[in-house]
Amino acid sequence: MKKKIALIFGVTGQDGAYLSRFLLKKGYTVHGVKRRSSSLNTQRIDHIYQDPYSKKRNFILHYGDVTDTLSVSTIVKKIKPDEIYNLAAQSHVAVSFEVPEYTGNADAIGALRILESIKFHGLEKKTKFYQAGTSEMFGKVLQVPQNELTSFNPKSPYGVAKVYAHWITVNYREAYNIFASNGILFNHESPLRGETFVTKKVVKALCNIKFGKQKKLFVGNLNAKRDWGHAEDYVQAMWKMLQFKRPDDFVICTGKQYSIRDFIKMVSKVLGMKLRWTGKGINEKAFDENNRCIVECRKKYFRPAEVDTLIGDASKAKKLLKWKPKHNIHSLIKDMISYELDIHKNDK
Ligand code: NAP
Ligand code: F7E
Repeated sequence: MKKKIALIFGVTGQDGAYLSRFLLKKGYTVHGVKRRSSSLNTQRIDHIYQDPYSKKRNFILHYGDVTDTLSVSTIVKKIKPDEIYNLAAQSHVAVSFEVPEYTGNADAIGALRILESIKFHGLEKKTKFYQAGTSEMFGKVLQVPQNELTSFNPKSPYGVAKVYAHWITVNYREAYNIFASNGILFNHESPLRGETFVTKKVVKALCNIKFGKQKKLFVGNLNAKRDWGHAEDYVQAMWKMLQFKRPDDFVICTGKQYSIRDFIKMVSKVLGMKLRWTGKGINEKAFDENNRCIVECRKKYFRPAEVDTLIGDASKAKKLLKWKPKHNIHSLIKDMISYELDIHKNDK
């Protein structure tokens, strides 16, 4: 059987790394698009990098950028992939308030550029397209839990840009018959999560504090609630969407939510750290057994508009795609902590 070819925009990110590994295991040839950067941005995929002169090479990287139409079009034309996964995005919600125009260009028009390249090069019947949609599109939620029929109500430039990407994907599916599917993925984390997202920040900081390498963790809104899953489970859902008999949109989530405070409590418990909480709002603090203040709030980590609560319903994906996540919040936390502890061990 002919090897399938996948093209991943955003291959250097958390999901790009997990998806590459997943597709390589399935026997795909994987092409990935990385951006030129002044410091290394391939750490998450370095372990699968292959000698460019090897004839057996099945993981190939290309320079490109979803804000650059010509590079997107040239790569799509050259590879003519069976499947494209658009994971490329300025993915940080707080940062999107600081760089709203760039976020719109990359996250909204980036998706359009890829879809238009599929159409322009006559690949409508060959190339399937996955768009990395997000629960941030639900924003200030209009229904609990959120599913595929819940109206969007985004509250950040990031959420607004992703709503455009969602609808342009639906539009190219309907207008040009492209197999184009939207995943509406709730927060998913892993040891490879970017260090400024709250789960990784908390796990890393509490491990550092335990080993005396950091004094305090500064956070923002402790009351926000999220539905956190594991990236390893979620990339499998992306692939399943493109193997389904028709293009469609699917919510991927765990159906359970926890506050940031709950998350800190769960991580500290696994690390054997007893916390005592005092105060309210911006004055809320947590102290350790030795009465040292180790968690404090800072205004700078609050957002101009917050998404207070997200909790999804993945019944459709479970029924139609037979998607079955392996992880829960506890195995996710264990995985993230054990990765950090290994780093501390190696440091010794
Ligand atoms: P991530 O770790 O931030 O990775 C984003 C990827 O996009 C990186 O490879 C990044 O490259 C690349 N990228 C950024 N701007 C680009 C541009 N202009 N051109 C080409 N590539 C660009 O994000 P993630 O957590 O893996 O998420 C993957 C996708 O799913 C994103 O679209 C995100 O918005 C979406 N999503 C994520 C979650 C979640 O909870 N993780 C939930 C729902 C949806 P560099 O490495 O060079 O920065
Ligand atoms: O924030 C609160 C913050 O940045 C989660 C992206 O992958 O998931 C992610 O977006 C919550 C928010 O993720 C800190 O206010 C408190 O309520 O980890 P986060 P996010 O904004 O939910 C969605 C689904 C995506 O699509 C995005 O790409 O935690 N929070 N204190 C904090 N957040 C951060 N980052 N840092 C803090 O110190």
